[in-house]
Amino acid sequence: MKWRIITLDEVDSTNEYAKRLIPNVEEGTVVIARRQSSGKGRRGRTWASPEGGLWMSVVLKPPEIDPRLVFVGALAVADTLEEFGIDAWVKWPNDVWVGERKISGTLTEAKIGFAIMGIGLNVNNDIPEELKGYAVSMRELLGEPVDLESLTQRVLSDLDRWYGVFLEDPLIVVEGVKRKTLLLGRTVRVLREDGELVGRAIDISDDGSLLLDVDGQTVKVVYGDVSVRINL
Ligand code: BT5
Repeated sequence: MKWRIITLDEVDSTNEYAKRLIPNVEEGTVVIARRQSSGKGRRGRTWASPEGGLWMSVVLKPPEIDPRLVFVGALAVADTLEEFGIDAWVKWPNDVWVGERKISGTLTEAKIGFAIMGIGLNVNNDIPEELKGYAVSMRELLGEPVDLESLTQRVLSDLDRWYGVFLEDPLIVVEGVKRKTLLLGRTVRVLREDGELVGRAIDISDDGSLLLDVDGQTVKVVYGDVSVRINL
């Protein structure tokens, strides 16, 4: 992929900015902002985006909108972190964690055949007071700041590789998530709009759903607005 990077000082949300470019935008356009004033998580949640982090959105045009695409961003970030000596794991469906703290979240949105993949990664930024204990940054883990420019290039190259894998065979992406997650075999609590579900995570199915064993019954949790809670 030939990435074309647009760098902004401040924006509401790089995902919103990228969506405003559609349809007059080419695949491979990347929007990066130093700060976001209204960084978004899923379902209207807020994503804290102070200066020093990596806040970016990548415009893709996959042949079809496939929910398994959301894993591509998380796998790329997990690989990049590993290259920096940080042992990270993917929390289905869209987060990257280090131990019991969240370091990265992705938000993939679809708009008329385009997919906007937003990636937020705490790099050198401070963690806001209200997220202390829940979130962590690379700087905190490594004990020194990271060169944001080269880190961004690494994430983009890992993303390029995982997107290529996805285009060739999305099942390999699902395999990647299975390898990189700590959920399987553990008891998890899934929070859905219609309530809560507690069970043992047994597998991730070929279509990317999380399979839970709930009192001996297999329950399929499809990607959507689910939050998974786990005690490591
Ligand atoms: C996500 O949502 O994890 C998706 C985050 C995507 C952010 C990127 S940044 C570039 C692009 N532009 C955007 O506007 N968004 C994308 P969700 O699974 O809903 O998690 C949101 C929750 O994570 C919040 O409710 C907080 O608890 C927590 N959180 C917020 N900011 C955080 C941060 N900087 N680091 C770790 N956790 C955070």
